[in-house]
Order: sequence, then structure tokens, then C-alpha cells
Amino acid sequence: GHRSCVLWFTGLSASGKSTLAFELERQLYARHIHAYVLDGDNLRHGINQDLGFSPEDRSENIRRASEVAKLMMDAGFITLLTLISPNREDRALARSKFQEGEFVEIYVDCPIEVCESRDPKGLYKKARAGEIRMFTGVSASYETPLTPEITVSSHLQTLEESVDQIIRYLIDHGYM
Ligand code: GGZ
Repeated sequence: GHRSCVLWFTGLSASGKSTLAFELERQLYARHIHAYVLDGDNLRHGINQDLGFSPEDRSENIRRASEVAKLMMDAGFITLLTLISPNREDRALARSKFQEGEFVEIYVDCPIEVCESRDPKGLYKKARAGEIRMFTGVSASYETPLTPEITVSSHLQTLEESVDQIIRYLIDHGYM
């Protein structure tokens, strides 16, 4: 068995949130744990397709995602939610909807220079060229988490090491 919770992945675009969450989902599944990734970018193609990247729209994006995560959690899943979620206040508001221990904030730390050199979708390049406005890290701020439950550093650790670190946390804290 396991204790359901939401694993909230926050970090810059191309920091590795989705890669990490999908690999963790795969490994939790292999352990017969109901885990499901809600990916910010995917949600923006569906329930959040009416939203852009202004501070207000990001807040609403995060609010809806946290409500969906809450439903998933009540259904017994370990929900992995990947959202840039750049503002501390928005993350704190999301956290406040959950009971103590249900909300696990995972900061996917990676210097902007490294994210920008990865640039898998060419978005940083476009942002630098002024073709995308309000791009996080370039022309919109990212507020580093002050007290996340877990920090992984995707520029210093392998994917395997980061996944193991999170699984270790979940075991040590009685989630599985
Ligand atoms: C940040 C943007 C932007 C702007 C498009 N700023 O790395 P990706 O490409 O695949 O995922 C990013 C995604 C960010 O959506 P989130 O819902 O996670 O953001 S937030 O929590 O701030 O609401 C990125 C892409 O959308 N993208 N324009 N201006 N990221």
C-alpha cells in the first residue's frame, strides 16, 4: 500500500521536471503504486487552454491544476504535478489546500544557463529574440523555493540519482 499525496515539481522550463516525473511514475508503477503525472504543458492543451502566461493566468493555471491534483489524491493516487509555478505565493496557496504531509514540494534546480543550453523546444531562443513575451527566467521571474521538501539538481545528478532520492524520501516518510 501507499499513502496518497501530490508531488509538486517546480522549476524553470527545461530544468527536467517532466522527464523526472515520468520516470518516477514508471518506477512507482513497477512497484504497483497508482501514480499519475499531470504535466503543466499537457494541461495547457486541455482544461487550461484558455490561459496564457500573465501573472493572473499563471495563478489560475496553478489553481486549477492543484484542484485536479486534489481530486486525484482523494482517488488514492500519488499525483506528480509538473508546473513551472514561478511564484511562491501561488505555490503556498496550492499547498494550503492540502493536509500536512499531503503536499511534497520538489524543486528541480538547474541554472538558467544550463536550461538555455538544452533548449529542447527552442523557446529560450525565441524568448531572447523577443518572439515570446513573459518567458520565465528571461523576461518573467522565477522565485526559488525557500523550504521545499526535496531539492534535486538536474545539472549535477543523473536522472537515476534524482529518482532514487525521491523514492528514498517517500520510503523514509512513510508514503510507501
Ligand atoms: C514559461 C512557457 C512560456 C512562457 C510557453 N513562460 O518547457 P515547456 O515549455 O515544455 O513547458 C513550459 C510550459 C510552462 O507552462 P506551466 O503551466 O508549467 O507554467 S506556469 O506554472 O508558470 O503557469 C514551456 C511553455 O509552457 N511556455 N510560453 N512565457 N513557459
